[in-house]
Amino acid sequence: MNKIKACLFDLDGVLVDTAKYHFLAWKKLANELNIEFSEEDNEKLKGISRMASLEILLSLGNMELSNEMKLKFAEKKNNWYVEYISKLTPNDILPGVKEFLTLLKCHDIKIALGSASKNSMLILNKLNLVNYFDAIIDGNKITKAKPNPEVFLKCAEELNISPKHCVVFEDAEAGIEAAINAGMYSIGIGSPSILKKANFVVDNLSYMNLEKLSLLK
Ligand code: B16
Ligand code: MG
Repeated sequence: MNKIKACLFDLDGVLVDTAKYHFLAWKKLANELNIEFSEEDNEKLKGISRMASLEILLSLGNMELSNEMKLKFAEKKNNWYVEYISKLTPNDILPGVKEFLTLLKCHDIKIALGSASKNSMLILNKLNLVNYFDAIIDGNKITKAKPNPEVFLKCAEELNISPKHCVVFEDAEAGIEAAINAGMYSIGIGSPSILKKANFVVDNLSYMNLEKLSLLK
Protein backbone atom coordinates (compact mmCIF):
# COMPACT_ATOMS: atom_id res chain seq x y z
CA MET A 1 0.00 0.00 0.00
CA ASN A 2 1.15 3.54 -0.73
CA LYS A 3 2.61 5.21 2.33
CA ILE A 4 1.92 8.66 0.92
CA LYS A 5 -1.33 10.25 2.11
CA ALA A 6 -0.56 13.88 1.23
CA CYS A 7 1.42 15.79 -1.40
CA LEU A 8 2.64 19.26 -0.40
CA PHE A 9 3.57 21.62 -3.24
CA ASP A 10 5.78 24.65 -3.30
CA LEU A 11 4.38 27.30 -5.67
CA ASP A 12 7.08 29.31 -7.46
CA GLY A 13 9.14 26.94 -9.62
CA VAL A 14 6.92 23.89 -9.05
CA LEU A 15 3.41 24.87 -10.18
CA VAL A 16 4.29 28.06 -12.10
CA ASP A 17 7.47 29.77 -13.28
CA THR A 18 7.25 33.08 -11.45
CA ALA A 19 11.01 33.18 -10.76
CA LYS A 20 11.51 35.24 -13.94
CA TYR A 21 9.11 37.91 -12.65
CA HIS A 22 10.77 37.98 -9.22
CA PHE A 23 14.06 38.50 -11.12
CA LEU A 24 12.70 41.34 -13.27
CA ALA A 25 11.31 43.15 -10.22
CA TRP A 26 14.49 42.69 -8.12
CA LYS A 27 16.58 43.78 -11.13
CA LYS A 28 14.52 46.97 -11.45
CA LEU A 29 15.14 47.74 -7.78
CA ALA A 30 18.85 46.86 -8.09
CA ASN A 31 19.16 49.31 -11.01
CA GLU A 32 17.50 52.02 -8.93
CA LEU A 33 19.93 51.36 -6.06
CA ASN A 34 22.95 51.05 -8.42
CA ILE A 35 23.60 47.47 -7.37
CA GLU A 36 24.82 44.92 -9.91
CA PHE A 37 22.45 41.95 -9.94
CA SER A 38 22.67 38.93 -12.27
CA GLU A 39 20.42 35.94 -12.96
CA GLU A 40 22.99 33.88 -11.06
CA ASP A 41 22.55 36.14 -8.00
CA ASN A 42 18.79 35.64 -8.35
CA GLU A 43 19.24 31.88 -7.72
CA LYS A 44 20.11 32.70 -4.10
CA LEU A 45 16.69 34.32 -3.61
CA LYS A 46 14.62 31.29 -4.64
CA GLY A 47 12.36 29.95 -1.91
CA ILE A 48 13.34 32.52 0.70
CA SER A 49 11.18 35.36 2.04
CA ARG A 50 10.82 38.84 0.53
CA MET A 51 12.72 40.59 3.35
CA ALA A 52 15.51 37.97 3.39
CA SER A 53 15.81 38.45 -0.39
CA LEU A 54 16.15 42.22 0.04
CA GLU A 55 18.90 41.68 2.65
CA ILE A 56 20.85 39.57 0.12
CA LEU A 57 20.43 42.21 -2.59
CA LEU A 58 21.64 44.95 -0.26
CA SER A 59 24.64 42.87 0.84
CA LEU A 60 25.60 42.44 -2.84
CA GLY A 61 25.87 46.23 -3.03
CA ASN A 62 27.47 46.55 0.45
CA MET A 63 24.53 48.75 1.32
CA GLU A 64 22.92 49.32 4.69
CA LEU A 65 19.47 50.82 5.14
CA SER A 66 17.15 51.66 8.04
CA ASN A 67 14.23 49.28 8.66
CA GLU A 68 11.85 51.93 7.40
CA MET A 69 13.70 52.22 4.08
CA LYS A 70 13.91 48.42 3.78
CA LEU A 71 10.13 48.15 4.11
CA LYS A 72 9.70 50.90 1.52
CA PHE A 73 11.95 49.20 -1.05
CA ALA A 74 10.42 45.74 -0.39
CA GLU A 75 6.99 47.24 -1.07
CA LYS A 76 8.25 48.89 -4.23
CA LYS A 77 9.65 45.59 -5.53
CA ASN A 78 6.41 43.81 -4.64
CA ASN A 79 4.30 46.37 -6.52
CA TRP A 80 6.34 45.74 -9.67
CA TYR A 81 6.11 41.96 -9.12
CA VAL A 82 2.32 42.10 -8.64
CA GLU A 83 2.06 44.09 -11.88
CA TYR A 84 3.97 41.34 -13.75
CA ILE A 85 1.97 38.44 -12.26
CA SER A 86 -1.36 40.18 -12.88
CA LYS A 87 -0.89 39.02 -16.48
CA LEU A 88 -0.61 35.31 -15.54
CA THR A 89 -3.18 32.94 -17.07
CA PRO A 90 -3.78 29.16 -16.81
CA ASN A 91 -1.43 28.84 -19.82
CA ASP A 92 1.43 29.63 -17.43
CA ILE A 93 0.87 26.48 -15.34
CA LEU A 94 3.98 24.28 -15.63
CA PRO A 95 3.84 20.95 -17.56
CA GLY A 96 2.10 18.02 -15.87
CA VAL A 97 0.70 20.02 -12.94
CA LYS A 98 -3.03 19.67 -13.65
CA GLU A 99 -2.75 16.02 -14.69
CA PHE A 100 -0.83 15.09 -11.52
CA LEU A 101 -3.18 17.04 -9.20
CA THR A 102 -6.16 15.33 -10.86
CA LEU A 103 -4.54 11.90 -10.43
CA LEU A 104 -3.97 12.58 -6.70
CA LYS A 105 -7.59 13.71 -6.25
CA CYS A 106 -8.87 10.51 -7.94
CA HIS A 107 -6.82 8.42 -5.48
CA ASP A 108 -7.86 10.39 -2.41
CA ILE A 109 -4.36 11.69 -1.72
CA LYS A 110 -4.59 15.10 -0.01
CA ILE A 111 -3.11 18.19 -1.66
CA ALA A 112 -1.59 21.22 0.08
CA LEU A 113 0.29 24.37 -0.88
CA GLY A 114 3.39 25.23 1.17
CA SER A 115 4.81 28.48 -0.16
CA ALA A 116 6.87 31.37 1.21
CA SER A 117 5.00 33.79 -1.03
CA LYS A 118 2.52 36.32 0.30
CA ASN A 119 1.06 36.55 -3.21
CA SER A 120 0.09 32.87 -3.46
CA MET A 121 -3.70 33.38 -3.46
CA LEU A 122 -3.43 35.96 -6.24
CA ILE A 123 -1.33 33.51 -8.30
CA LEU A 124 -3.54 30.45 -7.64
CA ASN A 125 -6.60 32.48 -8.62
CA LYS A 126 -4.98 33.66 -11.86
CA LEU A 127 -4.09 30.03 -12.67
CA ASN A 128 -7.55 28.70 -11.68
CA LEU A 129 -5.96 26.16 -9.33
CA VAL A 130 -7.48 27.06 -5.94
CA ASN A 131 -10.07 24.27 -5.93
CA TYR A 132 -7.48 21.50 -6.06
CA PHE A 133 -6.12 22.35 -2.61
CA ASP A 134 -7.26 20.85 0.71
CA ALA A 135 -4.96 23.22 2.61
CA ILE A 136 -3.13 26.42 1.69
CA ILE A 137 -0.25 27.63 3.89
CA ASP A 138 1.72 30.61 2.59
CA GLY A 139 3.88 33.54 3.64
CA ASN A 140 0.91 35.20 5.34
CA LYS A 141 0.46 32.30 7.76
CA ILE A 142 4.05 31.56 8.81
CA THR A 143 6.69 33.38 10.82
CA LYS A 144 9.75 31.21 10.07
CA ALA A 145 11.09 30.92 6.52
CA LYS A 146 12.36 27.73 4.85
CA PRO A 147 14.62 25.81 5.73
CA ASN A 148 12.55 26.02 8.92
CA PRO A 149 9.89 23.28 8.61
CA GLU A 150 7.01 25.48 9.89
CA VAL A 151 5.25 25.88 6.53
CA PHE A 152 5.12 22.13 5.84
CA LEU A 153 4.29 21.13 9.44
CA LYS A 154 1.33 23.52 9.31
CA CYS A 155 0.15 21.85 6.07
CA ALA A 156 0.29 18.42 7.74
CA GLU A 157 -1.52 19.75 10.80
CA GLU A 158 -4.31 21.30 8.73
CA LEU A 159 -4.70 18.08 6.72
CA ASN A 160 -4.53 16.03 9.94
CA ILE A 161 -1.94 13.72 8.41
CA SER A 162 1.33 12.67 10.07
CA PRO A 163 4.50 14.20 8.51
CA LYS A 164 5.81 10.69 7.84
CA HIS A 165 2.99 10.20 5.31
CA CYS A 166 3.72 13.48 3.49
CA VAL A 167 5.91 14.24 0.50
CA VAL A 168 7.05 17.75 -0.45
CA PHE A 169 7.67 18.89 -4.05
CA GLU A 170 10.27 21.67 -4.12
CA ASP A 171 12.54 23.51 -6.58
CA ALA A 172 14.74 25.20 -3.94
CA GLU A 173 17.46 23.77 -1.73
CA ALA A 174 16.05 25.60 1.31
CA GLY A 175 12.67 23.95 0.61
CA ILE A 176 14.14 20.42 0.43
CA GLU A 177 15.89 21.11 3.75
CA ALA A 178 12.59 22.32 5.24
CA ALA A 179 10.94 19.04 4.17
CA ILE A 180 13.74 16.99 5.74
CA ASN A 181 13.50 19.08 8.92
CA ALA A 182 9.75 18.34 8.99
CA GLY A 183 10.43 14.58 8.82
CA MET A 184 8.84 14.33 5.36
CA TYR A 185 9.87 12.83 2.05
CA SER A 186 10.97 15.26 -0.66
CA ILE A 187 10.98 15.23 -4.44
CA GLY A 188 13.08 17.87 -6.18
CA ILE A 189 11.87 19.69 -9.28
CA GLY A 190 14.82 20.77 -11.40
CA SER A 191 18.50 20.02 -11.18
CA PRO A 192 19.78 16.90 -9.30
CA SER A 193 23.14 18.63 -8.74
CA ILE A 194 21.44 21.42 -6.74
CA LEU A 195 18.70 19.35 -5.07
CA LYS A 196 21.07 16.62 -3.85
CA LYS A 197 19.27 16.01 -0.56
CA ALA A 198 15.88 15.14 -2.12
CA ASN A 199 14.74 11.49 -2.24
CA PHE A 200 14.81 11.90 -6.00
CA VAL A 201 14.57 14.66 -8.60
CA VAL A 202 12.39 15.04 -11.71
CA ASP A 203 12.42 17.73 -14.39
CA ASN A 204 8.79 18.67 -13.86
CA LEU A 205 5.52 17.14 -12.67
CA SER A 206 4.81 15.50 -16.04
CA TYR A 207 7.35 12.86 -14.91
CA MET A 208 5.33 12.02 -11.79
CA ASN A 209 2.87 9.15 -11.32
CA LEU A 210 1.67 6.81 -8.55
CA GLU A 211 4.45 4.26 -9.20
CA LYS A 212 7.06 6.96 -8.56
CA LEU A 213 5.28 7.91 -5.30
CA SER A 214 5.35 4.27 -4.18
CA LEU A 215 9.18 4.32 -4.50
CA LEU A 216 9.21 6.37 -1.28
CA LYS A 217 9.63 3.76 1.46
P1 B16 B 1 6.55 37.17 -2.15
P2 B16 B 1 7.86 29.65 -3.05
C1 B16 B 1 8.91 32.10 -2.80
O1 B16 B 1 7.88 31.27 -3.23
C2 B16 B 1 9.85 32.47 -3.96
O2 B16 B 1 10.54 31.32 -4.43
C3 B16 B 1 10.86 33.49 -3.48
O3 B16 B 1 11.72 33.85 -4.54
C4 B16 B 1 10.11 34.71 -2.94
O4 B16 B 1 11.03 35.65 -2.42
C5 B16 B 1 9.16 34.26 -1.83
O5 B16 B 1 8.28 33.28 -2.33
C6 B16 B 1 8.35 35.41 -1.27
O6 B16 B 1 7.47 35.84 -2.27
O7 B16 B 1 7.46 38.34 -2.29
O8 B16 B 1 5.59 36.99 -3.28
O9 B16 B 1 5.88 37.11 -0.80
O10 B16 B 1 8.96 29.14 -3.94
O11 B16 B 1 8.07 29.36 -1.58
O12 B16 B 1 6.48 29.28 -3.55
MG1 MG C 1 9.97 27.54 -5.12
